[in-house]
Amino acid sequence: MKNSILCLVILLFSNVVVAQQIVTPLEPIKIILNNWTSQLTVARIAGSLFQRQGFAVKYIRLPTAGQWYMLKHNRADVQVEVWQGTMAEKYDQMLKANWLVDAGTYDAITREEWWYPEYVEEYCPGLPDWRALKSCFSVFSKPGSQGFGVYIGGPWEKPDKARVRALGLKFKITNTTTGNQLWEELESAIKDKLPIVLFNWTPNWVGSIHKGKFVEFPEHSIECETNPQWGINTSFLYDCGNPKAGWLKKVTSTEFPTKWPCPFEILKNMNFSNAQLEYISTLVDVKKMSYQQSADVWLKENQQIWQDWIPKECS
Ligand code: TMO
Repeated sequence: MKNSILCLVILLFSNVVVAQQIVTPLEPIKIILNNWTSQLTVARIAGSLFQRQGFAVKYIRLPTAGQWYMLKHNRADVQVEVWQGTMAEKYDQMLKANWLVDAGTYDAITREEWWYPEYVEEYCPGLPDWRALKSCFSVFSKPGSQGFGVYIGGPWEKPDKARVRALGLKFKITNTTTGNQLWEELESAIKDKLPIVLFNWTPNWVGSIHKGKFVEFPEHSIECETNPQWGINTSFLYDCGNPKAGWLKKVTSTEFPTKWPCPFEILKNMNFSNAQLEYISTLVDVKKMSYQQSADVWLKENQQIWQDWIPKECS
């Protein structure tokens, strides 16, 4: 008798556990943290929304180059910002192979490109047309660059070397190891009004503080990246700029939608405009809040917006 009651209790208990796992896995949702402000803040916004619905969340730091492998093997679940200008190639490969799931495109229109503060046009008349760089490269030279101009790229994979070669520019590429180092370089050049050309993107905080422009390279096209004959250099790829009106997407591991259906719906509904992404970036990079504080401020000020992202059947 005692034994059968025990059995019943165990049976009931294990059923409860099984049922609970289907509704809310105890395992945390693994959200990727990259290394620029809007991504780091939007990751916290998504994480906070999942947590409010009772899901556990774990953040994992990954450079963009390392995230694909982790997504493919379901060792990371959610990446909230995939930018066309820096990540389209990997994204396309992964999607074609069914190694990730597209969770939708934001309203925000993005651009990632060589950029300079407006006063630099005095050193290099003809900008933003890239051909101006052919004659005034030397104003961007630095000790050790052997008279070549120096372009400061960020810690993201970009075909800048290939582009410089294809367009015949006398530039050397240096890459910072963090996004913040880009802003340190920018601030120190601006302080003394020195020439600088560096990687920048929109939306972020820069546009709200500093006037400046993107360099206008030959218009981007897929052909430019795949067919050497395309464009002004008929032997080399990348004789063009980055997309001017790029997309911004959310992606997940293939396991995520079935394992966490409600969070997947929330993620699909989550949407931001350029102005919203600029706002949360400015809270961090200008107002010096933490990423979580910025996320909390946005969530507090925009309840009506995010409540609509949560499907009825999830609450
Ligand atoms: C991926 N990023 C927005 C830094 O260009």
